Amino acid sequence: MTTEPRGPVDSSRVPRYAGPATFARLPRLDEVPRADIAVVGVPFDTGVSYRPGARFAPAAVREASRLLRPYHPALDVSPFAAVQVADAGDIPVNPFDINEAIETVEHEASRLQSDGTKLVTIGGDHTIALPLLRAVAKRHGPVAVLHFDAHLDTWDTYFGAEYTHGTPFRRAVEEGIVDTEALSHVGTRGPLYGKRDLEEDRRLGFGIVTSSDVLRRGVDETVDALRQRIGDRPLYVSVDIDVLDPAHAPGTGTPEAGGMTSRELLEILRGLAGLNLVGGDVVEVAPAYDHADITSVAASHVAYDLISLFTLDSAGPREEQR
Ligand SMILES: [Mn+2]
Repeated sequence: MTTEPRGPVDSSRVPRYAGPATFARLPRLDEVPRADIAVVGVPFDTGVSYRPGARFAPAAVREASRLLRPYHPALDVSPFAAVQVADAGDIPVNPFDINEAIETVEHEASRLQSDGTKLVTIGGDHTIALPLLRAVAKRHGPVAVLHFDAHLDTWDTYFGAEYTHGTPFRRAVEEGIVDTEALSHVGTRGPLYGKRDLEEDRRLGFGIVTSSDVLRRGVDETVDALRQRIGDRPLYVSVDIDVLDPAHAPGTGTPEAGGMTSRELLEILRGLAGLNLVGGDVVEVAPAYDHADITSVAASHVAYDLISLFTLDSAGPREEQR
């Protein structure tokens, strides 16, 4: 006999703004027997090249997630009723030793996924995508990557450092943990160091849908192209919140003008329904630069949509959901 999932705190009894902030007011992981999906924070920003502050994002995004309601109309799913979703708290990482921090994230993410739990990770800066990809690749082999970001994040080194928030996807290709037939950046824009950045990125296997492409082709054509590239491969979705225009995400470390709207981002994510999602993250929220929680609210909705996509995958087709 299966027990009903334990859902969020009942907002008809306890106001949404009251009580401790777990993601979407869900139970903590230690309050449930096991979880199908867990939200975990990585308060870490030792890998940033410009504005620091993403270490405060997990707390800010949890606060901003208080208003998330249980039914997702666009995907026709009630994720917290269909499967057990829980908040796994934060992975405590060393702020002074980036190598140790990367190892801790890989180890803890592997441990959390060991009984089949799928993770939605709230960063943290983008450095953490590397150990998160290592952890999913251990279970699923090399994964397709859908990388939403203003930037390529396939640079080689900064100041001689290999592990930074601008280098995780090059390291992932070098380590053979991603499927080089199915790597895509979406939302890329802004000045680069040179044309060679694009040539090297292509050589690593990435396809690019720029921010302008999304505008010109629209959401549906963008989704079609991405789905074709991904196919039925295991897919990891990494969302750098700076993929959004600074108007939609001012609170981030390396803002670039000319970005997507939060509406476009969420629509593209919803277009991924039915794909074989194995993990996802939303990174680079820097709350100290935010205004009125604009960025944290956007990030909380990205996490909610990732959870909903996982739920569709875990609980079967939409018709079977209540
Ligand atoms: Mn990034």
